[in-house]
Amino acid sequence: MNMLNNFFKGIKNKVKPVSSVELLYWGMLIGALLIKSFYFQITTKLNGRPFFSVMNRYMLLSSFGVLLIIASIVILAFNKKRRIVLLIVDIIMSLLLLADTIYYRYYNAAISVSVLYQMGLVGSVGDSITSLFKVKDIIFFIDFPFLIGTLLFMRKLWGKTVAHFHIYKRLAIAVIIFILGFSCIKITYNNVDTSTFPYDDNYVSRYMGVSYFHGYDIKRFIKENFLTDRNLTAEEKQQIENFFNEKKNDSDNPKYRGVAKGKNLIIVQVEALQHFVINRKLEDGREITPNLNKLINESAYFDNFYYQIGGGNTSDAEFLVNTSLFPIKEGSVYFRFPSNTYHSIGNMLKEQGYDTYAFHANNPTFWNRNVIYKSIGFDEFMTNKRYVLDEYVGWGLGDKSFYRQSLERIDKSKPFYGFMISLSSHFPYKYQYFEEYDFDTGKYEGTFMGYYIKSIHYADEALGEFIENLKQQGLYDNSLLVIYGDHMAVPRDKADELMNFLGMEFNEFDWAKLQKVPCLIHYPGVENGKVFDITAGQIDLLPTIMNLMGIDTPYALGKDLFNTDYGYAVLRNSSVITDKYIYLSNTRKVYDINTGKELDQSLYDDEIESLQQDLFISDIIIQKNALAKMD
Ligand code: GP9
Ligand code: MN
Repeated sequence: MNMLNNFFKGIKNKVKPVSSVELLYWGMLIGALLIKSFYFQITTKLNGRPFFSVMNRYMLLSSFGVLLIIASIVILAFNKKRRIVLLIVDIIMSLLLLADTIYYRYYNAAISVSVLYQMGLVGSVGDSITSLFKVKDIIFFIDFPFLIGTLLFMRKLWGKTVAHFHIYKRLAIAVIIFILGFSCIKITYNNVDTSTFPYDDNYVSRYMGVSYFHGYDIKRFIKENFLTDRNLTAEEKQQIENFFNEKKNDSDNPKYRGVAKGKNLIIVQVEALQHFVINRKLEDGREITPNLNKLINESAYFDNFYYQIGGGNTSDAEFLVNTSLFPIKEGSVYFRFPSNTYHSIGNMLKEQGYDTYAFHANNPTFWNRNVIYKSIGFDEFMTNKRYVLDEYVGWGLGDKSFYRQSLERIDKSKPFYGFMISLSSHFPYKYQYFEEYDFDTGKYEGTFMGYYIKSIHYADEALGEFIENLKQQGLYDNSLLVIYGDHMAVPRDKADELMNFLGMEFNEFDWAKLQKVPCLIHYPGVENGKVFDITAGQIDLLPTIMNLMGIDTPYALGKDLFNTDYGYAVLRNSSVITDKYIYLSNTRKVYDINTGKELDQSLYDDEIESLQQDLFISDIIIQKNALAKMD
């Protein structure tokens, strides 16, 4: 015992000042956390080999920056208890990284606050936690004995009276470390592709590290939930109630009511399927979309159907159709309000005992689908992780295989709702698969339009095979089938190519009228096709579909297209289109819908304003989560 005491005394005299041991402690702790963060990125395959690629180096730099910022806070806030607090920080961060790892292995995403909020998601992974834990994950605990040992060692050597720094000294150190940490993050931020961040949280984790992602996620959650006013006032509630009461269609006997009651519902949202390709032929007479053209002849076809998306592209189209609300003005509603209460198709059909499936062969985190699909009522979400990649087109799995495998997944013994989102015809269409694709586009070969035509021809062929498959399985006549496009195919900066293809001159009016997508509804018992030219939009599909299924929709912003003569579509940028005119919000001009002649705007002001009210009501509903608060 005496010998041991002498040993400690000896070291105590040699190791001076005490802060050098503390420095070692800090080094061990930060080093260990950095290794653990790196391990997370590699084991989840968010980042890969070579280990010290430019991308990985930046990711490490940013992770290091986050650790320095945390360190600066600890230094500033704690003195006597600094080392023990550090140990606690290490334990918490390690457990969080472990939880992220396990969660990621199952859901392909790090844990977010919204996920914790929707505890159901976390609950369901509970059973499989043990099977997701791997022995090598022990790395998350590896430094604990060393750190605790060092702490005990320091206590033994210097007791409690060790290295306390004056507040000024601590402040100075904290500021320096904070600036250093902040710079590491800033340098990374300036050198990685941040434009991908709005689409998928995994890009944030990949480029900036998962610790940074947690900060980013918490900041977003606080902003949406605490810094914005989410409190629904009594007046707003009344306003919403009045609005829907006025909207109500009082018809006792709506047309087509319940023709698809109890039937399966299959909705296919086709990527970048723009209206102009329908019934259009190439110069030699070949149709671009022969299968859709044929299907239109056996369905209700909406010829003036506008897309109404905002900044959330594909996801906004999904949202419009599934909730009959507008997407929000800024950003993506899928990311900003994933935990709201929604009166969606999925939720309504679940109440009727339906199984609900969403199918999309991309990463589940893209557009935050893995989180919001719970709220909009999809019990099963089949993602790229669960498809066999036996056909490769564009971004991944080809549509043909996608439809085939999706259909296999469905339990057909019960009524179901299957929502399918295709992917092969995604911008910029110039994929290797289409280089060799056997559909000659003549003078458009090798051009942007040529590639689009090829990819949409492929998407149409895949739909043709899908319809055949539905027929073979006896589902075609037994289901309500809805097919529509999500948004435009040709962006504004390629307008010349489209106008050239159509033999038109560019002008704002014609361009606005081109922003339509095809929409067809094949309901059980439909015999001959019928074209409906009423002006409509994606927001109208929910009430239209639900009427066919015999279900009431008290909170739909859209209209039942089979039971109204008043056609209009309000766009997210607050342009308004009716059966008579187009009001363009960017130029504030009104044009006759048929002739394009400019009209006297003042004559339409009242109607335009009243239609724009839909956007206002939708924004309140979403921002204040109003549907959770209605009686
Ligand atoms: C990604 C797919 C494409 O999952 O939905 O999205 P987009 O880029 O069209 O919004
Ligand atoms: Mn899309």
